[in-house]
Amino acid sequence: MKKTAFITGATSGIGRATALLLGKNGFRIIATGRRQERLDELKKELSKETEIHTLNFDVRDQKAVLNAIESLPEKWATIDLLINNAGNAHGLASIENGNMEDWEAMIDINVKGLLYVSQPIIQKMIGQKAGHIINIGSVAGKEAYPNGNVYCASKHAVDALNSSMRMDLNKYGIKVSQVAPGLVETEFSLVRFKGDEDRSKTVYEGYDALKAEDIADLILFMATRPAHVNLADVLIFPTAQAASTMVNKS
Ligand code: NDP
Ligand code: 8X3
Repeated sequence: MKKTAFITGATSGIGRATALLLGKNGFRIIATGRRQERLDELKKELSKETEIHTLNFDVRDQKAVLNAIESLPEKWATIDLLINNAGNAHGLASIENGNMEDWEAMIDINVKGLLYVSQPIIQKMIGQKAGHIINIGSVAGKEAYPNGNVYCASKHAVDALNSSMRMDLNKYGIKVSQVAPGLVETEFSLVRFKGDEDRSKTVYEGYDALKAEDIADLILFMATRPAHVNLADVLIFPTAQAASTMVNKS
């Protein structure tokens, strides 16, 4: 029987690539996000490969998150794999100039949203006596960088939650893992720079950035290890990157 993966932020970038790859490799997919047309497109594309159910909610809205999870039909009630991927950076500014709305968005989405989604699914996994959670952290959760302040703090929170969740859920046999990517070319910078395409392109110029599909590959590998193996925390960089602020550009 196919395992079911619940993926937040499946409308673009890493989440979408992961939904497609897992869907082609033996998983049924619950795909979530806010952009309905993207969810519809993904459903159309993936339906040829596997069963897919979509849920539209904003991870910041705890009631909406709970309602969406409770709305799952019986045949989607068991969730084997949760991929906590929804998230973004909003802005890149020195702390004295930071925009409060951007700060709230990053804390509400990257940290509180992850918690809102995780708890009801963890309760299901405890009932099932099995489950696997893969949290998408970042190199920004391992080392801070100038102007990254609140985004880095939000990803450091994911890093801490990943470790603590793994300890808390150890007694239930639930695996908890983190993928911490460096630079991946997605809509990430477009969101960070509020739709400024020229500025967002420069982030990925002069070297080969990771692609969303590279992260999806890693997630598939982690999700398909034998029951006794947990890749607990994996930092993944493009070859040109050695640290948050060190990229060998041509
Ligand atoms: P994208 O911008 O391409 O994707 C972000 C996804 O998150 C979208 O599907 C978006 O869906 C969803 N999302 C954002 N805000 C919300 C919200 N409030 N409620 C529900 N869903 C939301 O970026 P990436 O694929 O790059 O990012 C995915 C994850 O990877 C993030 O956690 C990011 O921090 C992390 N990451 C990215 C790196 C990179 O260099 N790209 C490196 C390290 C980590 P929608 O807008 O439809 O709601
Ligand atoms: C995304 C990578 O370096 O832009 O988390 O923070 S970075």
